[in-house]
Amino acid sequence: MITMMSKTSMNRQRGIALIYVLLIFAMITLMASQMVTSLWLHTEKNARFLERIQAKHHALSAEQYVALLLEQDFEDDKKKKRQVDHERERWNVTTVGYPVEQGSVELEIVDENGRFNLNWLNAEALDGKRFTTQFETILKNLGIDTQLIYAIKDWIDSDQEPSETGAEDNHYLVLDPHRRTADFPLVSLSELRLIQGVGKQEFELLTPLVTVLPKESKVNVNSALPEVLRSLSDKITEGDAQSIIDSRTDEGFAKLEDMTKLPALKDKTAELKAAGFEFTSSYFNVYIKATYRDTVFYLRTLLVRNADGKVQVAGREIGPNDYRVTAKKES
Ligand SMILES: [Ca+2]
Ligand SMILES: [Ca+2]
Repeated sequence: MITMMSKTSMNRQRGIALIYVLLIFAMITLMASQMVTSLWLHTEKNARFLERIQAKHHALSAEQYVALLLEQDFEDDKKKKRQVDHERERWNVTTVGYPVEQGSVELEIVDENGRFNLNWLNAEALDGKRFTTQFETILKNLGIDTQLIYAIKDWIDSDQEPSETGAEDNHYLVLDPHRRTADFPLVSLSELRLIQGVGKQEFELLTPLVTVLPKESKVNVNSALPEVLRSLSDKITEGDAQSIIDSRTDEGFAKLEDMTKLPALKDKTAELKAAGFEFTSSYFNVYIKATYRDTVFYLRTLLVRNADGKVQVAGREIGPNDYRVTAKKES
């Protein structure tokens, strides 16, 4: 009897021991599985991180490539004693793609001095009235309500006084989402979407023609878009703008006399002089898409070339942007 009871007790103890062993195995398996998953995630994260760094460096090297092209252009112009920038010069690799180790780079250069600078709208000291009239012409030609001038002006100017039909904080704070005016020059075209009167349609019509630069920048008549040329003076007709575009040729204009030689413009010297344009460009946007293995890195860099021909980075924006638009070509 005693022997039978101790046998049953022993069997039960063996069963319990087996359950413990199985539980320990299950726990070890679970822990091992978690460690493997965590290690895999860690490795994957590091790999992606390193790929992104590599793609970013491909993008930065493309940026440097464009800066060197622009500096070289300045030196070439200096040798020729003819400082001029136009679309047929060597720097204007409008769209280019090239392979790099385990990836590729695509880039596009946009001469920003060919566009209307929205920050001029708050440039009273620089004859702001003239810029208001220019922008009014552009808006009218696009079929956009000209009241937008005042909304943009209020967004940029440092005060909180609404101008004409513009709007300041008290208007925007009750909107959804609540927001306040920047009271500062625009730094990105994407800001336009926050301004009263700029819907999807207005944004899409405007962005190919406008830019955001320091207000001291000037239009380069050699790269100005047709709509921008027409806005320079109410005396410049659509035909005159076309005549300027047709005559820019391979050399571009280097001085006012090159333009007033044109039959269409020979009686408009005073108007052209008053329009205050230049024959060179200082601001260039470079849109870069760099790929390394499966990782893509988007970069927009604003380059500025100073009076000595040296190029510096004036701003960078990382990530794909929805306002990347190709300037309209005149031919
Ligand atoms: Ca040049
Ligand atoms: Ca303001």
